[in-house]
Amino acid sequence: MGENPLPADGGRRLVGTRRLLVAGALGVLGTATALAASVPAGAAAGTLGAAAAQSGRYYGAAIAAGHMNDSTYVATWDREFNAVTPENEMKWDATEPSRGSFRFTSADQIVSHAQSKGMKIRGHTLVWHNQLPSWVGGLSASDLRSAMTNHINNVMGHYKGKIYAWDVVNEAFADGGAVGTLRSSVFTQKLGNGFIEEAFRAARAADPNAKLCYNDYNIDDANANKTRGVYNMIKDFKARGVPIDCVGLQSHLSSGSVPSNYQQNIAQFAALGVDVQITELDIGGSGSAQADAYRRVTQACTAVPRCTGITVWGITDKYSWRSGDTPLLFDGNFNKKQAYTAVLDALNAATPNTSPSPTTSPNTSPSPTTSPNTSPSPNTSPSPTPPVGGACSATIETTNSWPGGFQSTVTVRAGSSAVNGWTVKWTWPSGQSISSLWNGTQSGSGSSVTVSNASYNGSIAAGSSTTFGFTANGSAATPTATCTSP
Ligand code: 9MR
Repeated sequence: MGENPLPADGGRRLVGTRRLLVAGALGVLGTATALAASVPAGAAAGTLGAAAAQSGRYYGAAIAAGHMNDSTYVATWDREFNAVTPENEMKWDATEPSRGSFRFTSADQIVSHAQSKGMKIRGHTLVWHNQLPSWVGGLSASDLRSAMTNHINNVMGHYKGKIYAWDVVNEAFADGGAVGTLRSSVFTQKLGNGFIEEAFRAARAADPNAKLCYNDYNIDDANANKTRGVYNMIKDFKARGVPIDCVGLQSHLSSGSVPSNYQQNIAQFAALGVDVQITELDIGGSGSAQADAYRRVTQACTAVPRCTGITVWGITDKYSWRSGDTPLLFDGNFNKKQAYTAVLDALNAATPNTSPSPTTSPNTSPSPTTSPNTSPSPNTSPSPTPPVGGACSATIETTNSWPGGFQSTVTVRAGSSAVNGWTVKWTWPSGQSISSLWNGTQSGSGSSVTVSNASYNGSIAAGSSTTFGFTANGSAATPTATCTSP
């Protein structure tokens, strides 16, 4: 991992060449056709999104639902960007403020706007020690494990099919210490370091078509301890078939702090077989120093085929989380800054990405026996629907399976009267055993399973339903389940 700085003027030469070609085409009408033929189709696009799209990439911005009543903000977003990351709206405190009760109103506002404009959507973020509602801190280890899986299932489930990439785990590595040191958090303290792997496995099962990213800051320098820790983790995940598709380099930088080996860093992650996305870019500074830094970051991404897109952490300096550093591409009045032009030129100068990564998430490494299968849901049918009219009924459905294991969702439905407390029972046909259960309380052991409601989902209105879920060892099975209510 030795240094391999960008050639000092490598990118500028490219941009300069393109400018000459375009100027020539405009200035000498007689030869315009011949010259235009040497400029790739769509070159010199006028917006960031269109310019990035020429090389098969996206250019996104973090958007806050709270600013969507600012028409200039939305107009700039719509005009310039073809991707979005909700800045705070998909975080745990926003989506599950109390246990088992999910709210998506603000995030939905951003998602539906983005969808109406055909933008890519990055999901941010599922498991993070910050912006975590206080109830999570008080859980026992087994409750936290269930709550984490349940959170992933519900949030990813709500947006299933709509998200290009999810930041599954955010900022899990420590800033100091030996290579590979994780930050101490409720997750490491109660679940151990394996929580990252558990989260990624759950995420793959919840939305098999979303790319799954690990996202962090201060992993921009190829040789930093923190970078090496993340690199080693991804290498290990790939070797063992733990599902992971991308790494997010947040890249909160300042003009003087873009590492000289930034491009090499992107390339070394890509070489592990994951996409690289620059996920939260902002660069403090102003004028030409800031523009140069933005140019270098842009060129570093476009030089690596598996660097699939860039997201800036906001549109205007006015609303930036570090507003005092004026780190974005538009000033407080939405005027384009010098940095904007540098980025646009660098995107326009990119050579078409001849080996873009596929839009879905193939598992490029051999699939070990323990890894969840990314292929479509198995063709096991749900257990027969019991007669309606009793106090409650339960139906087991297989939602994912892999060699040696499977995941199921159990729907518990109230009959013609409301139910206050429920117990579901079934018998495994061939030695299956539950390994993890959420939204319910298991009792008993062996082939007879009994699951009762959790403290928060015992009441079901007449004709309504709730669900619980589990992962299990053995081959997928959907035995008939009975439901009783006291
Ligand atoms: O930009 C976000 C800001 O509005 C929030 O107050 C802050 C709270 O933690 O989170 C900011 O976004 C962070 C992102 O989610 C993760 N990486 C660091 C970002 C900047 O703090």
